[in-house]
Formats: sequence, structure tokens, C-alpha cells
Amino acid sequence: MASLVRTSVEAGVGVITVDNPPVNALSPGVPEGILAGVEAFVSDERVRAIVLIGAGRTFIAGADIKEFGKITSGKKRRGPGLVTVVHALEDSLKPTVAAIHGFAFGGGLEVAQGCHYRIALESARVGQPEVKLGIIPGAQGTQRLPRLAGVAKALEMCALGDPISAAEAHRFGILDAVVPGAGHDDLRAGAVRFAGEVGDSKETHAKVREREGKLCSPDECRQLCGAAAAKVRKVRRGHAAPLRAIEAVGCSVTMPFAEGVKRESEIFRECLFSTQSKALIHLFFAERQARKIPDVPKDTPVRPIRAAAVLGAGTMGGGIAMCYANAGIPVRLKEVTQEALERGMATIRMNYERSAKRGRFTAEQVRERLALITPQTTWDGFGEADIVVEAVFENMALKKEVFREIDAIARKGAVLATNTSTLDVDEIAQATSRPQDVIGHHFFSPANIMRLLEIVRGKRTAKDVVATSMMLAKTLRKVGVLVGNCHGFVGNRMFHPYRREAQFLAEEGARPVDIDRVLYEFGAAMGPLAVGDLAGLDIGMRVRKEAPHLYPPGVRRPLAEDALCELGRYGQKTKKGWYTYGDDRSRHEDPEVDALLLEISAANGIERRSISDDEILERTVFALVNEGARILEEGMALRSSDIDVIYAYGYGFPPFRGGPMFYADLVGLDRVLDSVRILHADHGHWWKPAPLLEQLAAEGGSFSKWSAAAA
Ligand code: ZOZ
Ligand code: NAD
Repeated sequence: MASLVRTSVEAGVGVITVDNPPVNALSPGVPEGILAGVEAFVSDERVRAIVLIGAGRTFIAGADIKEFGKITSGKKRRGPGLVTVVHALEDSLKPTVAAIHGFAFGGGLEVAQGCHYRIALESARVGQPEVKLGIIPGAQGTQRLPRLAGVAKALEMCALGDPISAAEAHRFGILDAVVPGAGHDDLRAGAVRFAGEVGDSKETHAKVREREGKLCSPDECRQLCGAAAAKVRKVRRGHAAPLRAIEAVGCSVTMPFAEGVKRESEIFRECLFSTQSKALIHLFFAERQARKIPDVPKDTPVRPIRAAAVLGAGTMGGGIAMCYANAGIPVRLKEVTQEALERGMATIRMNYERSAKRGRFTAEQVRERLALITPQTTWDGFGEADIVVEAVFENMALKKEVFREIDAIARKGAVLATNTSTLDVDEIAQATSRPQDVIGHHFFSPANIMRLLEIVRGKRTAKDVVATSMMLAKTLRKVGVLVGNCHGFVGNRMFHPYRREAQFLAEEGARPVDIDRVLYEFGAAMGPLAVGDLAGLDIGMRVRKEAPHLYPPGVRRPLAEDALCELGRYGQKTKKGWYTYGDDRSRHEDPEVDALLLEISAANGIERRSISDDEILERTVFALVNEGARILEEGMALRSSDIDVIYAYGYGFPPFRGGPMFYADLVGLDRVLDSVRILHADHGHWWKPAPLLEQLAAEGGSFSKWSAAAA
């Protein structure tokens, strides 16, 4: 325990150093250590001021998130709460200074707010990201932050959870000073100097809880809270914690401090025990777990990626080139014709300009990024690239031909990646003399925005190519998830039954608008039919044509989207699909679609009936779950939480539900199986329960706890 927090005295200043790698979380032992340090220094005559600093790469990244599960499962944490530490720092008779580098997040920032002063390196970031875990600040941050930064800034930080830079924090009064220099030694020296000066000064050291100057009037507070709530309802739709955080921050104005912190604590506990918080904490760890590949240890050597080359400047190739440029990696972009190349580059330029207008990049950053992309119709420079990414049309013959060409030109040891969304990566790899270097890098559209990268491991893919791809995902600011090589991999393979059931429901009598509404209300970014319109209904039609094995004879197949395509209704690109679209992309129901559905039902003997919202939800979401169970059993995903990450980051599955597999665990696998069995009895073939679902339901198990290795 002692080793988690160290103390020393330097130039009459007591330094408390938190040393709990990797991120100095406030695990058991840390609060105790800080408390003991403060108490010892307060009575140490050599000491005139106290500095709190973190060892290693950061200050304090917040509470130890693993502890939350212990609290909610009843294994309560012992030792002093964080609030006791915050009070000890604030009530200390000697001035206390938080010296921040890396991150001061969550409980870390709350501890810093207990100090009389906060200073930081320029590179530091501070934030209250608790809402991203479905909770709110629980160590009085919602009451101190408005006193430091003003109510509007506190609302933004506590409700949205995004961190801010040291410069911004200084501007808003959260920091008292930004320390010159870049290294930990600069910070430490600056902090000891700063503390020495305030220790010598005769001025009183204000306690943040007593500072009222930045609090606004109740009327203004009501207005600010209303505006913040309207914003989070839009940008964090369905999330409960942001609204609760707003409520808590509002209390800083409407209640005295002592009552405000009491209310904060009640709301914190309500959030902590909510299913949303369990789901979001599940996803936090799931995202990090996904980086761990059992047979590819962390120390597997990676191939350095300093130069990239992309084939195809269409929808995906252009976006992929932007990902590399955004990461500072020069990239060559090859097309077949000058015309296609110019079209691709025009789209890239337009996307960058749009980002610049939205303030995401400066004009200078846009110039730098564009300069990193070399458009060409030749193979120039492909021989020097460390990675070649293929993003040509989805056609096996073409992909093989292209890979033969890449094989002839790429340098030895280059990673050869395909962005195919369904095709067999092994078959593509066979077209080369080096299948060990071939891997799938399945980006999602728009590739420069969507966070997910499915990394598809072929039979012969080398381990260092897997390790390199996982590392590269991080460099490209993507969430990389390793998946197996099967039709549609993990994401699209599951999406297929999900969208199939949505079509069946429409053919059985559910209104398209109701199908989309139910999923939207569940929290999905878009309903399944609206998604089809966005992606293009012709894509699904082509997949159904090119993969006839998906629909063996005698098995019901979805008819609606093929029929829509026959009418030229390809979705948003033709302004008509499941809906019609206005010039402003507004969506409208269309009687032509209703008539078409009636026709399909009548011609194919499909009985139409009234369909409940519950049935819509079960038919679509349990279709995901049943297929997910098969994928898991086949080892196409390493663990169920990987599937959850894929759905949260690639398919707009509501993060506060934790992903489809976690959602199924919460519903209870016995209940899920009961529904799947009923659907099987009613609808046959497609609903045959996955063996793993049956097994786990019988055992009282869950996907989250199941491990293929142990099975
Ligand atoms: O890890 C990034 C991050 O954002 N971490 C989470 C920060 C956060 O959300 N802090 C707020 C926590 S909630 C809180 O603080 C509320 C509170 O105090 C309530 C107090 C009241 C209690 C009353 C009780 C009744 C960060 C930006 C920090 C670093 O990113 P990197 O990409 O550099 O590193 P990662 O994300 O790969 O992380 C490295 C390893 O550290 C683990 N980890 C990170 N933050 C943690 C944490 N483990 C526990 N607690 C945390 N706060 C992370 O899982 C990863 O582990 P490995 O095993 O995968 O290496
Ligand atoms: P697209 O039609 O927009 O672009 C393909 C581009 O490749 C065209 O510009 C074409 O001129 C070019 N091309 C064809 N042959 C070429 C060659 N020999 N050399 C160089 N360029 C060549 O298609 P897209 O949507 O970008 O899809 C590309 C790949 O990405 C496909 O495999 C697709 O399945 C996959 N994918 C697409 C999406 C999506 O949402 N569009 C998502 C994930 C993956």
C-alpha cells in the first residue's frame, strides 16, 4: 500500500507523489496514502506548503473503475472515501497545490479541486468524463467546478464529459498557472517553486467550496441548464447520466454547498446502480480488452508503418487515405483513370473543407493533410510503401488480379491489406506469393469518421502482421477488433439477419416507419430500414445475388428490397427507397412502398397482421444475438465483448445498452432463448437457436463470462 503513494520534502515543500501505474487511478491505498501524506505534512515543521503530483505518465486518471463493480455487487470498499481526501486537502492549514501532467480526470480533477491551487504542463488535459461511464462526478466536482469555472463551463464539462486542454482550463480559472517546459521534472520543479511562494505569502488560501464569485443567478442557471439539457438530448440521446449531471451542477446555484454535495452523492449512487452505467463500464473495459490477442503477446514485434499506399479512390479508398494523412503518414492514392482520381480527390477536399468549417481542423492542418496524399494513376512509390491497402470494387476476380499486381510490386515485408466487406481473405491471399503478409482491414463508411476497424485474420496471416494492424488501428485513432475470416466477418454477418428480419416484419404488416421508430427509441442511431436507404439498397441486392448460398432453396428470403430496387428505389442516392427523401434529406413515408408491401404479401401468401413494438424489437435484436452466439462458438470473435465493441463503434448500437451480447446477458439468456424458440416455431429455419445460446441458457451462464478457451 505504502508504495502507491510516496512523500518527500524538497526546499521546505512536502511532495506527495501518487505512483499507481499505469494511470494513477484512485485504487484502494491511494486515497489512504494521500490522506496520510497531508496529515503528516500539516504537522511537519519543515514543510510550509504541500504539492500533490503523479509519477509516470499522468496525474490521476480518476477513480479505479474496477472498484465500481465491487460496490454495486455489495462488496463494499473500505477505507476513507475520496471526499475525505478532498476535504483534507482543502482544510489543510498549509497551502496545497495540485501539479498536473497527463490527465486529471474524474476523481483526479476532484482531488485537484480540493487543493488551494492547480498548476499544469501545457500538454495536460483535465475533464469530468464520468458521464461516459453512465455516472456523474461523485466527489463534489459538480459543486466545486462551477465555483471555479462558472456554471456554463461546468455544465458542458460534466454533461458532455469531453476533456479540455490546459490552456482552456487556465482561461476558465480551473488552473492557476500553466508551467513552462514539457517534462515531468519541469512540472515538479515549477510546482515546488510555486508552492514555496504561496507558502511564504501572507495571503489566505481560498477554499474552492467557499468561492461564490462565478456562480450565476438562479434564473440564469435555469436557462443554462435548460440549454445544456436540450443539447445533450440531441448529442447524447438516450443517455441518462448527462441529464443527471446537469441536475447536480444546477444544485451548486440553488442550494448551499453542503446540501448540493448531498444531492450530488444521491444522484451519483442512483447512476452507479443503473444498468446504463453497467453497460458503459462494460464497454470501457471491452474496448481495451479487444486489444489483447491471446496468441499474439503484447511484446510481438511490429512492422513500422511510415508510408502507405491505397488502391481505389472511391467512397472507401478516399476515406482510408484521409485516415493515414490525419495520422501524419504519407499516402499514395492510385486510381485507374484520371477522371476517377479527380473525383476521389474532390471528395477528399470537400470532406476536409467541411471539417474545417466545423472547426475540427484549421486551414493550415487541412493543407498539411492534403499535402500528405499523393494522387496518381501509376504504381510510383508503391514499392516503398510499408502497407498497401486495396479498396477497389467488391469483386473477387478483380481483387485477385489487383493482389497479383501488388505482389509483384510491393516491397518484401510490406503489409498487404484488403478492405473487402464480405469476400474470403484467404482466397485473396492465395493470389499472392506471400499470404502471411495479407490481412483484412475492414473500415466503415465514412472511413475517416467511423471509429471501428475490423481486422480480419486469414489462415496464414503472420502474427506480427496482426500485431502491426492492432498497433496501426491505434495510430489511426480507430478501435481495432480482430475477427475471423467468414462471410461478412462479424459485423456484417450479424447485420444481415438483423436487416432480414426488418424486411420480413414489413412484409408481415409492420409499417416501415414503426420498425425504424422502435429501434430508434431503443437508442440506435438509425432504424434498420433507414440505414438500408443510407447505404444503398442495391448493395444488399448485389450481396444476395453474389452469395446465393445465403438463401438455400425452400427457405424464406426477403423480397421487399429487391422489389424496391426493381423500381429504381436504391435509397437516398435515388431519393427513393423505403422512404422518399426531400432535397434536404428529410424522410417521408411513401404510399407506393405500402402498396408494394401489400402486393408482396399477397403474391407470396404472407399473412399480414398487426405487429407490436415488442415483437419488432425482439425479432431484430435477438436476430443479432442468435447470430452473435454462432460467431462466438465458431471462434470468429475472440470474446463476446469484442462483438459489443463492433456494434457500438461500427453500427450505432446504443452504447448505454452495452452492445447486443451484453444486452442479451442483461435480459437473461433463458428469456432470450424462450423468445428464440417461439420465433423458431412460428417462422422456422432462420430462428434455429444457436447451440451456444442453448448451452448457456441451460447452465444459467452468460456470453460475457463464457470463454472459448475454457469450453
Ligand atoms: O484510460 C484513459 C481513460 O480515459 N480512462 C478513464 C478515465 C475516467 O473515466 N476517469 C473517471 C473515472 S470515474 C471517477 O473518477 C468518478 C469518481 O471519482 C467518483 C468518486 C466517488 C466515489 C464514491 C464511491 C461510493 C486515459 C485517457 C486515462 C489513458 O488513455 P490511454 O489510451 O493512454 O490508456 P488506456 O486507456 O489503454 O489505459 C491503460 C490501462 O489503464 C486502465 N485504466 C485507465 N483508466 C482507468 C483504468 N483502470 C481503472 N480505472 C481507471 N480510471 C485501462 O483499462 C488500461 O488497462 P489495461 O489492462 O488494458 O492496460
Ligand atoms: P467505390 O465504387 O466507391 O470505389 C471503388 C473504386 O475503385 C472506384 O473509384 C474504381 O475506379 C476503383 N478501382 C477499380 N479497379 C481499380 C484498380 N484496379 N486500381 C485502382 N482503382 C480501382 O467502392 P467502395 O464503396 O469504396 O468500396 C470499395 C471496397 O470497400 C469494396 O471492397 C467494398 O466492399 C468495401 N467496403 C465498402 C463500404 C461502403 O460502405 N461503401 C464499407 C466497407 C467496405
